[in-house]
Amino acid sequence: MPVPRVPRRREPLQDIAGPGRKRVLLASPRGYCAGVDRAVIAVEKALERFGAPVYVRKQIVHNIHVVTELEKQGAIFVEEVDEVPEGAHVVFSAHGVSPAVVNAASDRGLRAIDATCPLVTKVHREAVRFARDDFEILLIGHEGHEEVEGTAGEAPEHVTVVNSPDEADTIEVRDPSKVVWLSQTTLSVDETMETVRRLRARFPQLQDPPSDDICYATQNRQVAIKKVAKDADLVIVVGSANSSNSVRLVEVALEHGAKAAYRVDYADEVEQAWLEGVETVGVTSGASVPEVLVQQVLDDLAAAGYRDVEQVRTAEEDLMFSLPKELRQDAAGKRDDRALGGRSRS
Ligand code: 0CM
Ligand code: SF4
Repeated sequence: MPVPRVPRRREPLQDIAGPGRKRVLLASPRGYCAGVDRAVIAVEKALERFGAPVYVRKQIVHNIHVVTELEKQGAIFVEEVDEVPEGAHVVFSAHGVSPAVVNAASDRGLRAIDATCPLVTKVHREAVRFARDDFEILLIGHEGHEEVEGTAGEAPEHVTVVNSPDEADTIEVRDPSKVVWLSQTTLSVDETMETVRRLRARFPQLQDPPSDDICYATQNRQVAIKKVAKDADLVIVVGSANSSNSVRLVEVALEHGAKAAYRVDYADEVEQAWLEGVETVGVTSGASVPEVLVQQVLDDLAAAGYRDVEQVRTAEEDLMFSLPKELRQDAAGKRDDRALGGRSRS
């Protein structure tokens, strides 16, 4: 899978803001969630257990650095299961897969390891249940995102994707008395609520999901960046361009008072010009981002005079998931049910 390259700053950041208070507000929680940690460890364990290469359908999580590091260890990222040699191991990414993909892998005799985040699987189950009860499912999410393809694929004839609040004004349904909304796990909470408000204005009997589909990690990172953004001249979000939750953090920061906000994959993409006249820099990272990348941004900011770092903590996270079931037995046949946490890893 090709890794996009971006132009990089050649010189280290300079201390240009002059005297005055320079500080960093570091949002917390940020970075790895429990589902990402589990998915990355699943690939590492599969490599350890079965040896390289291990195939992964799509990016295991939407982060260039993570993908590049796993490639170095022997993972091969493919777009579809028909690129995987028959009989080989294939890991399904954290974003989930449709039953059609599961069947294609099985028809090919692949040994699948399902690293779908359990919180994505929960939404799949909701889709199956509402489809069985003959509901029309309005799936709020971004068309083309892997998670949306996977969830919609559980009941394609029952699902309509709603991409934005504006689409809520024009979407048509068969029977307005039997409609439910579900969502992608990594959306903006505020924008999703606006979409729901506009859907409900048109379909008053619209049912809510049984529990929040936008996951705890997405919500917590948005709450933290809102608190940081109101005091920030500049917000830097570490995360990849195809990471929905990371991109949402930039938007949320701008909506909540940040004077400017940018997303970077790596510290050397931070531009000197962004720091002009800036006293307070907010920093955060998406749920698929290893902490080492944030640390590099902090190191570069320190070199530019932003050495005073204050954590802004709005929640504690301790959710953990156990490994995918296909990896729970060690080579000697012993079960490994240890739970994994949302640790920050390099
Ligand atoms: O869904 P998104 O694009 O935000 O994915 P990600 O890999 O950046 O983050 C973790 C997840 C999931 C599902
Ligand atoms: Fe799971 Fe949420 Fe992390 Fe996605 S962002 S992997 S849904 S915990």
